[in-house]
Amino acid sequence: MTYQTALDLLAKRGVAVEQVAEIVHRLQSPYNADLTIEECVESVLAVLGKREVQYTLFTGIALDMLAEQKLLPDPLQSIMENDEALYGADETLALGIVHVYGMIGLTSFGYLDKEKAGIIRALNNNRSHIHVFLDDLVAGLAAAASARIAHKNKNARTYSAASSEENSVS
Ligand SMILES: [Ca+2]
Repeated sequence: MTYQTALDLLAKRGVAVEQVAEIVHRLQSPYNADLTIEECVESVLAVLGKREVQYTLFTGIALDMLAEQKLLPDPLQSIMENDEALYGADETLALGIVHVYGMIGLTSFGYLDKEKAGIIRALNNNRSHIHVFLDDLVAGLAAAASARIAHKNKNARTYSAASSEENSVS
């Protein structure tokens, strides 16, 4: 089952669902004081249940792993090794996950891209592995799971204009 494969693959690459859920909690708790970590875990798992999300994860993680094994053709191999700033396919791919729950996830994704909260920072700073795609995929997962909670919560306030300005997608 591809759902279990996606979970196993994330675990193999050092990402626990609970770590993604912690980011979701951080994103949504200002708007939803009663939100529990368990609800955030449930939301991350629901996003991971989508086949299109699973396929996106497989694609990005495969490229990370092939780059670690030095199996990509140049110049892609060296671009991935250097995590070149101008390379944007990692963010573009992850946006496919964000959009599963509509535009509301976009602000969170932009914020996470800048702040690199929790596990995203750890992946980004890990020098023994290549995580060019994985950090963005995790941010995309967290943003989508957060948007899913916001959609379900009728009392949820939307992000203020001020915060969306400072968190604009880079
Ligand atoms: Ca990246």
